[in-house]
Amino acid sequence: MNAAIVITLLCSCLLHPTFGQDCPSRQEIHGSLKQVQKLLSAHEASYLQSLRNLKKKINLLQSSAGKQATRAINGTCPKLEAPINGRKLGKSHSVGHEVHVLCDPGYELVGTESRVCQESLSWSGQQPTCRDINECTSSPCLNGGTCVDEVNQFSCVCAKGWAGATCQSPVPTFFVTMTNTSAAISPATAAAAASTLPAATTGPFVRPSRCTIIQGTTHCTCEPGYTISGRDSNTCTDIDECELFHNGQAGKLCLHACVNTPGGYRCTCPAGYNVTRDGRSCKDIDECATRQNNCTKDQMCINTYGGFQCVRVDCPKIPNATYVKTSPMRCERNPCPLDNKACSQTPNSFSYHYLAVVSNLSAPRVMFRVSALRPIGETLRFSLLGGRQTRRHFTVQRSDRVTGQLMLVSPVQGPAMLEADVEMSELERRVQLGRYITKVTMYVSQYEF
Ligand SMILES: [Ca+2]
Ligand SMILES: [Ca+2]
Repeated sequence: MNAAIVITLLCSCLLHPTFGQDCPSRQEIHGSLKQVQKLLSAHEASYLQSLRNLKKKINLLQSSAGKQATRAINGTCPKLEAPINGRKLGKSHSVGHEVHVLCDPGYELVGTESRVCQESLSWSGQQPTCRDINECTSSPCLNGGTCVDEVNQFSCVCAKGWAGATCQSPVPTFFVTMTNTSAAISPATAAAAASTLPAATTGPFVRPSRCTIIQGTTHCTCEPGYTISGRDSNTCTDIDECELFHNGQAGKLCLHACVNTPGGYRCTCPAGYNVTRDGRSCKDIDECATRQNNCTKDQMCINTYGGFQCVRVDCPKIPNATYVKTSPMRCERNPCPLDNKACSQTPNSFSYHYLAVVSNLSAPRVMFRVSALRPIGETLRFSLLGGRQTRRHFTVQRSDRVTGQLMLVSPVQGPAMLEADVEMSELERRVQLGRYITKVTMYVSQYEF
């Protein structure tokens, strides 16, 4: 019943009694007014009740918001220690803050890289550890050599007949016969008849021979590394081992260069390499480990074969998104504004990796693996980004459900620098959840050792 209409009707009758028979009787008016009064009090009661309910709800909300705020301000998670052979980035242990763990060069992270202090005052994820990277995984030692994993490097114990950093060079199976004796003589006879003949000697490469006269015949011998040359048995000349064996069937005498010396020879190596203990191979000098580099504080030193590189990781500048460095080798996207589709389609992170290899490395071979630590989507897709130059040398394959591998498909002649970007995208029902780019830079040395 509409109270406003009843009241209007009653007011008109009271003000204009001339309406006569159309107006209700006084008794009827009294009844109607009573009804309106009842209606209004019912409305009033209902309004008051809803007001009380609303007040209650507001109070409840206010108290729960207050509790959350105090928890967030006061709560801290237990102190996190940096793992052995690694370090921790981020000092705040308050709720909502993140810490990142980074391993030293030569170590890989096992566990959770970034951990968040949760409202439950515990850290998300698993305590990370830094594990020595096994450089032997890619089987770098050739020709039956055994790989020995060392911190940040490996060494090869070569099978018999092979030498070099990766056992790539055959060892010559012949060696110089160092003495030149024309006859076998018994020591007693030799001593009795020994006499040294005067000889014309000039310079260190020519020496007098040592001659013995036995029963009227002269037998001459030379010092090791010398030989009697021509008809003159009185002089010995140095054997040029470098010339003699420079292209032997079983390989070179020296891995790089041979220098002839009086009575012998020695091997030399190009700048950036040291001669190995066996005297014939070359081993790269690690300028980054030995501080023989000039990289500045904001650069990273990358050891390469025959040299080193100073690199600086700068986060990419691309439209619609901004990136922040979360570790020396990684940039992550800042959160996108809500409903900004262009931003959410940009890569979530960029990781940077540097590899050093020797020239003409045999192919195919796995150069790098990319794995998803905590896959969210149902599918991971791995692909190679980059132009023709990249595709000529690389391809990307899946090695298991969560791992993709960058393969070298053709040998590269150094010196050269190649770049390959591996994209890992995470999909759920064909919808892209995230894109992660790994930028691999490969430094190829000039020499094959
Ligand atoms: Ca010599
Ligand atoms: Ca080096």
